[in-house]
Formats: sequence, structure tokens, C-alpha cells
Amino acid sequence: MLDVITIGDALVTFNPTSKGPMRFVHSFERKVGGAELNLAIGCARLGLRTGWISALGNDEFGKHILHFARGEGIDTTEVKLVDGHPTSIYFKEILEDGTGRNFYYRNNSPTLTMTPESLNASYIQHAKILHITGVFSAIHDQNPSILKHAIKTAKDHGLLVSLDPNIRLKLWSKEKAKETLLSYLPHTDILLTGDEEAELLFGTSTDEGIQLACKAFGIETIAIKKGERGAAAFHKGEYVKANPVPAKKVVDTVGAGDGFNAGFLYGFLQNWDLQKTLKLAATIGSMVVSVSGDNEGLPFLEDVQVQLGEKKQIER
Ligand code: KDG
Repeated sequence: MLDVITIGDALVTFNPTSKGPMRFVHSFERKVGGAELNLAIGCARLGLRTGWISALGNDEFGKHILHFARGEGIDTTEVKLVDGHPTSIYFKEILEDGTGRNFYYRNNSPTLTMTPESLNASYIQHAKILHITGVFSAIHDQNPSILKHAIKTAKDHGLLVSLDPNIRLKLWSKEKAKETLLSYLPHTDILLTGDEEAELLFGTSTDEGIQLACKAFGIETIAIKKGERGAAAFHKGEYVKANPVPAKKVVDTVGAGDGFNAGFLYGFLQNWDLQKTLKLAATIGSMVVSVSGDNEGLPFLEDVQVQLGEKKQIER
């Protein structure tokens, strides 16, 4: 039985070796990214049994990502290597403050070979949480139908569905994003959203407004990510806030939300109280931004315990 399974496209990430506008960057370091894969890595490092459903190009980059994911202890039984679709890539721009733009080359993503029928129902049935995002939804018009099929299988077998809207406006319009993501909400148990994304979905970014909007869809668990302004969460009527967790140094902000999600799902699955769960999530989010790369900063459980002062690290 897996704890968390997720579906999505992964990319080889080209991280700039210098900061500033990408057009002036001369060299890049090859890394790995993709919102759903980052989440899977984050969960696996914390000790959750994690599975990833995807397709990669049957090429050097695809094999690199596959080996990388396996090395992280992620179950890749449902990751196919396919011909005719090169593995997706993207180039990152990183500015002095750690933010920047992403430039995607994923129009012919290997995940275009996936269909609702290609999903292995028995794989989905044997998990606790199905995590879906707006990134996979945005890559191709048929992807929402794949996710809806997965959601139906999940719901029929008692899984919880967690959703991160992960809205990437380089991949689809606001209108399409809103329409598609709202259609998942009646089936969502755990919503892990940024406050700006909530504004787009619900027309409000206040905690109370988001909770009210989610109530209409029957969503009992909500985590709201506010970056430098902290985080908040609701669970069955309980409401807690987490103070911002200052990062040691902001190096690269990409992947922080995925780290937050991994922490939240971990605490949730351990039946921790909501405050402790939110603190773990916010702490992991802040650890991710201190390290270059989309997932290199995702901590193992022991690292985050040290960060939280629960464990001592012996340095020499
Ligand atoms: O959440 C981080 C991801 O966005 C990044 O790793 C790659 O942009 C990406 C994507 O589309 O998954």
C-alpha cells in the first residue's frame, strides 16, 4: 500500500549558473523538476511510500529522470518510457532575489501518450492519497479527463484527493485554469493553495473567504500558502496560522510550494494536530528556497527535525 501517489510530467531543469536575465546567461546546470515529481520526492524523503504515474521520453533525459526518481525511493512501476516524444525540459531564470521566470519546452510532452484508459486502476486503488495539480492539467486538453478518471477510481476506493492548483499562466489562460480547477473541487478533500491562486479561483484571498468558498464544495482540509507572510490551515472547522519561517538565504524559490505540500501531507497522514502539521509544511517550504534546484532543498525527516530544534546535529 502506497501513502501518496501523484500524476504528472517531469522535466530536465536547466538551472542558470549565474543570476540575472536569462538572455545573458551562458551556462546551465542540468537538474530535474516538475511539480508532481517534486512532491513525490518530498514525501519519499520524509519517509512516505510514494508512487508517481507518468511518461518520459525514451531518451537520455527520460532515463536520467527515471533513475533519479528511483534513487529517491519513489515507486516508478507506472512510469513509461515512450518513443516519439522527447522528455520535457525547461530553462530557469533566477534573479538576485531568488525569483525569476521559467521557459518551458514541453509542447510534445511524453505524457501526451497517456489516456484515461492507460491508467492502471489497481495501482491507484492501493494508495491513501491521490495528489493532483494544475500543471499536468494545463499541459494538454485531454489531461483533465485523465485526472478525472483517476479521481473517480480514487474516490471509489476510499482514497483522499489532494489538489494543488499550481497555476502556471505560461501554460494556460486564467479562464481555462479556473474552469478546470473548479471542476475538481467537489472531489477534493485537501486543498493546498497559494493565496494568489485562491484569488483567481474564488475571487478572494482572505482565509475566511477561502474557507467559505471551499465549504460550498465540501472541502474539509485547506492549507493556504502565503510565502513570506506565513501560512494558514483549516481542518473540520479548526483554524490555525503559522508564522513565516524565515529562510537562511533565498537562493531559488521554485519548488517551495511542493515542499510545503509534502510536509502537510506527511503530518496529515501521521494524524498530527493541525498546528504541528502546518509548521512542518511551512518549515519545509522555507528550507527549499535556501538551496538551488527545484527539489535539492527538500529535507529528509531528520533534517527538518534538526531545523525545528527537535534533534541535535553533531557536526564533527
Ligand atoms: O512547482 C515547481 C515546478 O513548477 C517546477 O519544478 C517545474 O514548472 C515546473 C512544472 O511545470 O512542473
